Amino acid sequence: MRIRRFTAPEMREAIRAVRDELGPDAVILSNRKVPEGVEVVAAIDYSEEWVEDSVTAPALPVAPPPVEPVVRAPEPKQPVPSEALASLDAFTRYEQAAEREPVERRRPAPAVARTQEPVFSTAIERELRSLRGLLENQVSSLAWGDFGRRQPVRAALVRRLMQLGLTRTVADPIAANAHTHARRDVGDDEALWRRALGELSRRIPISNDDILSTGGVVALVGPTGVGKTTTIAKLAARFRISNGADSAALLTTDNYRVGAQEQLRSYAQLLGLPFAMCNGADELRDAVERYRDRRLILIDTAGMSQRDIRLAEQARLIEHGAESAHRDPRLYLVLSANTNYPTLEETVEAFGDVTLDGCILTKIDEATSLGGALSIMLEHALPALHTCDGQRVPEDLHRADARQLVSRATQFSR
Ligand SMILES: Nc1nc2c(ncn2[C@@H]2O[C@H](COP(=O)(O)OP(=O)(O)OP(=O)(O)O)[C@@H](O)[C@H]2O)c(=O)[nH]1
Ligand SMILES: [Mg+2]
Repeated sequence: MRIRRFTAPEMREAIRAVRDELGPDAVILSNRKVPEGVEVVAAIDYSEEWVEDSVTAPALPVAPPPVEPVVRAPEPKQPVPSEALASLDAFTRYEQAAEREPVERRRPAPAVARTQEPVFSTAIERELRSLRGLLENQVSSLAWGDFGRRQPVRAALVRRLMQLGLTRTVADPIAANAHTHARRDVGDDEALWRRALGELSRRIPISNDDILSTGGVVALVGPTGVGKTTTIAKLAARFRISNGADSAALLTTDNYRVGAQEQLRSYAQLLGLPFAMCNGADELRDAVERYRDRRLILIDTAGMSQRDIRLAEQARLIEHGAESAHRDPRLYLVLSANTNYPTLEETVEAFGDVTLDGCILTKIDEATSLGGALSIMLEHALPALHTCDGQRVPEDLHRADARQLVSRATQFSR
């Protein structure tokens, strides 16, 4: 495909130049006003399929685009060029129509020009993006190959850590550290591997908070279905068993689904604990004040997609409500271990400026890898408070333990 840019004082002259230069099969890709008049970008040997492919599929076309030119008739009465890809034929008709119209109306409306350019530029942008991806892949595999040649033992360690599902960002420094401190293990791959796992376990952040002995105002936040309500029930049951029925209260800000409130209300009834539904920060403040004599106030929240801004809004509402009752709430993000790394990453990002005190890792029993969750905790310095490995209330709740997490992670990868 040949692409040429033409500038002329008037559209008609620009079109003529396109036809003289590229012939009648040329297609106009875009046009716009410039200080010199109009600028037209035209192409020959152009295939619409190529652009459509590149708009829908990010992958680079393997073969060069087909040379079949595309001729598209314009919509009747539509100012030309009215579509992203107008044929020169169309322009000829436009030219004839234009001669019957006042000069002002002949100029392509800016809105039309705006609708044209993005389609073309989107196609080009996608092409550039995929080229960049390809290049980055090449460069990184070259770099990886080089790394593997220069430091084969360390590279093997990185690869093995990544097989646990850990990201390269997390695996690299662990391998580097294990490698430098393990000169005497060289030649003994298993000793080196144990050293790397020890290093991983030392790095996993674990929360010092112990809400089951200290109590306080504690909220669980997180996407839908990760186990917030079940974990609240587990925590409440444990606390109730150790401290009695007057020790805790259950609140929820989940006013979106009746079923969700009923779930927590049933747990509260079973445990003989008070329950309150809080609509907004003021009601939350009132409830926190009402139950100020309870050592533990657990707050459940509505699960939302990590892309829903209300997810983080609820966390802010709790901060605001509890603080206005002069209590300092602790917010724990509930993460399901069976969620993949990009989704976990998106979830943590969704909380942006909200201060998270740590996380609770649920559904370890259903996970096929712990690497994604461990990477998130390490990359975001998000300490784990508890882990959950089943639906039973309250049995399947445990204090987070770095060595157990590592041991579990390696079991999955076998
Ligand atoms: N296997 C397993 N299932 C769990 C675990 N924790 C919770 N569940 C189950 O996951 C499902 C969803 O749990 P919920 O506690 O309702 O999750 P939630 O985060 O409150 O959900 P929403 O309120 O809809 O956002 C239920 O069937 C729970 O029994 C766990 O650790 N392991
Ligand atoms: Mg719930």
